[in-house]
Amino acid sequence: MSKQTAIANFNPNDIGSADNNIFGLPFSPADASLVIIPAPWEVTVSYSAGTAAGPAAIYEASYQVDLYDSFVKDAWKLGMAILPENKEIKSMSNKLRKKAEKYIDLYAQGKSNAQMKSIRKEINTACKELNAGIKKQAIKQMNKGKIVALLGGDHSTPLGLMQAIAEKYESFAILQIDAHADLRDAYEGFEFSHASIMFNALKIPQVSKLVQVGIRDYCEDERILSENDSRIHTFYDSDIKAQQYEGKTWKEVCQQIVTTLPDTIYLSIDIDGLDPKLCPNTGTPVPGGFEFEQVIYLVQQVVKAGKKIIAFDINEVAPGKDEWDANVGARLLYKVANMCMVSNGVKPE
Ligand SMILES: [Mn+2]
Repeated sequence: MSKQTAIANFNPNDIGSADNNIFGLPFSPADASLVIIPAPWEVTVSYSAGTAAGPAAIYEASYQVDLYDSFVKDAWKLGMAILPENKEIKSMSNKLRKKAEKYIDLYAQGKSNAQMKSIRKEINTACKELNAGIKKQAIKQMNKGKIVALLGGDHSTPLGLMQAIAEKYESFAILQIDAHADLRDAYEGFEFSHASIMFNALKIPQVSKLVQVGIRDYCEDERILSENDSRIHTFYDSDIKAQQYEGKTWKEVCQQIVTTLPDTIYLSIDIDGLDPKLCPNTGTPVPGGFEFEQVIYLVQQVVKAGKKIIAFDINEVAPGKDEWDANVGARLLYKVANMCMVSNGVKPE
């Protein structure tokens, strides 16, 4: 079925059909404009697990999201779809997660032995393979003319997508919304840890800039790195809040952020950038952060300024016992995906 036929046969006011793709939309990855790669992976999660179940839980919750988007006219017609979950990724994640837990336990006790070294090596190799696999999958979709997004998983998962984007774009900035700086040079011995994603991203030569927003949990080394690397611009949560307490509006703060950005952007959203009431089950929740609407407004301002969001990821959503985290994640995914497509000139037809 073509995108046009899918649109003609679909009623967006009906409740979502479970026979369809994510959000009940009638598009397959083949006829969608934007393709989402699910990455059910959480090997290096250090505090509380569950984010590997994020993509499936968001998919499930997506059926209750209303397709009307006040910012994007006829948003549902833009055409998005998610690829099926790779079962191997999930089972590998489960297997290695158990080993990582054992390792982290020993690591926290200050131990260092041959068994730990072998686990570390196995995990670093598996993470490298995951990144290579996602990179390959993303390039395959990009070669078909698709915009690609990634749904984690922990925050280590989008590195392959960033690397794929770097093959197509000579230069781009990463806009990161996150509670954590994620600038650690390996964390707990893991080279591709969720806490190292931006450290690793900065090794990609095409990444000209890293703009971090909402950061409120970081170590001294990360602060120093941010101050010393001219590519990094960090909007700490405490500075943003102080500006607001002193009378600056969110619009003004967003303008400051937008001004630091070039025209081509990769958007990386860690759900823990939001206030933890919106993501209580995420791996490493931190007090503070943003309202849902603040993040949507920021992305709107980026798009209104004429910036192009060439790809994006949403990660660290862990469903927990109720469906709340996934509900928030699904709504965020829908709106961000729509804005991303609009910024790429995708039309609702
Ligand atoms: Mn993060």
